[in-house]
Amino acid sequence: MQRSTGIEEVKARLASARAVTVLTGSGISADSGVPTFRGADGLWRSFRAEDLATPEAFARDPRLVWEWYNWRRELIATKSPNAAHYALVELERRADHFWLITQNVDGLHPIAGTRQLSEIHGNIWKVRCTQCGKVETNRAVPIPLLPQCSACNGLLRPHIVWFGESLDPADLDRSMAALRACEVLLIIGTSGIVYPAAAFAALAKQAGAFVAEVNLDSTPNSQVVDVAIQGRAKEIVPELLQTP
Ligand code: BV8
Ligand code: ZN
Repeated sequence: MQRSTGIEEVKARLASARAVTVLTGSGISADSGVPTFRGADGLWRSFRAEDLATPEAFARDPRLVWEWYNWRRELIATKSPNAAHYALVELERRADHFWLITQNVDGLHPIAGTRQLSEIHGNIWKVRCTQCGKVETNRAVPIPLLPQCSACNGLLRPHIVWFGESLDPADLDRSMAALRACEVLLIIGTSGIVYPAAAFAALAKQAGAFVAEVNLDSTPNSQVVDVAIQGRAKEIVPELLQTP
């Protein structure tokens, strides 16, 4: 992995590109203190994913699933965007066409100021009624367990896409369009394991984009991208925006 030339080439590509798409995963928020999913401090390590982030788990034990999300809401409520999030806000300002696809549910991109955004796995600060489908923002920390809908008293669930659930078709369509139209796809802090996001690098490559990855480690995406830069997002991403 040629780190130095990699950075210079990605810098030049970003400086000249009119259409830029970015895909982020939990690695971009790791530098804000939000635990990742599969890393050493990973969330899944202390919890069993199949017992929590699935519709079956919620049907079986909604209180347990809400306890987990309450724990994450309390944790995330104390975290702020880092230099990588803010560098992407600057990139959005510079590019003629910009779209950010995030797998993160922590809401740090909109707080940092990103506007052109798809939160394809949902947002931990949104709740959805299991009866009438109403979606609301709810920032209560903690949220009372087994929260009820303000409109119909139905049981609320996190407005988050669980394993085995389909993504919102509008989010998927918007993401596909941004992946097909971009000259540069920048992938930051994702292990490239979860589909459909894990297929986005190949999709953009097939559509003719220059694809770069920023990650501490190599990932399945590393075989697909043009340049894989090894490093911390909060250091590398701002550096990519420094004019040569
Ligand atoms: C779907 C919400 C159609 C929960 C999440 C069998 C049965 C059923 C489904 C499947 C199946 N096989 C495959 C599937 C599809 C499944 C899937 O992909 N499973 C995987 C595990 C194989 N996908 C789905 O179910 C999706 N839906 O496909 O619908 C369908 C429908 C029915 C049946 C089949 C298909 C839904 C996926 C969404 C799941 N929900 N989250 C919650 O968050 O509470 S996914 C979860 O993982 C998070 O959202 C997270 O965003 C996502 C991806 O993880 P990463 O963000 O990549 O985080 P990770 O920790 O893994 O990696 C962090 C990376 O950052 C690492 O590489 C690390 O090196 C790096 N890093 C760390 N620090 C830094 C850093 N990099 C830079 N700087 C740093 N400082
Ligand atoms: Zn309702």
